[in-house]
Amino acid sequence: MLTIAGEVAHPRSLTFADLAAIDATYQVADVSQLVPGRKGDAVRLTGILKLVQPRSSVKYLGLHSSADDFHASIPLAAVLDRGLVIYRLDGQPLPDKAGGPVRFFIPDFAACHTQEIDECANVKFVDRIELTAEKGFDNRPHDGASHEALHAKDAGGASENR
Ligand SMILES: Nc1nc2c(c(=O)[nH]1)N[C@H]1C(S)=C(S)[C@@H](COP(=O)(O)O)O[C@H]1N2
Ligand SMILES: [Mo]
Repeated sequence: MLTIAGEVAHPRSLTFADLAAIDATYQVADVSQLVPGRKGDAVRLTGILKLVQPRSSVKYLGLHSSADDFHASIPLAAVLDRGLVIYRLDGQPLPDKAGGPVRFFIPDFAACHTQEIDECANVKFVDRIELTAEKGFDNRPHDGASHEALHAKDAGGASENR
């Protein structure tokens, strides 16, 4: 279940079926076409925002994972046209090891902690998206040491020194 809340006219909680039912014009089948090496089907962020109707005061997009207490709050305008929500793989909910059931993804992210929109903002296990006027809670690592410590926790150490 993905909850969309904050400064929106119609807060919603979306199930897998709700995401799949979003208009076809917003669906992106097979993100590997856009991002080599990434799998799954996505819906564009704009398709989700259309459902909830953000207020004109909204400036920030909060991406929240309560599963591992990881949070990012990024300027909405910078990702509005390209942000993706990956939610399906082979017809099933995106598996946990791919960051599912819901993972935010910016196709052309910047290197980790180089700018506000970076790879670290590709939040996995997203269960809440919050639209806010001011920057919200964000605990992304902001230097090399804290970032390495975070990746060291990743199972198998698959993501090395980023
Ligand atoms: N929920 C959650 N999302 C997360 C993280 C995390 O620790 N927890 N790490 C972030 C960081 S720092 C990076 S660089 C990318 C790595 O994504 P990948 O493992 O798919 O390569 O995921 C981001 N999303
Ligand atoms: Mo990162």
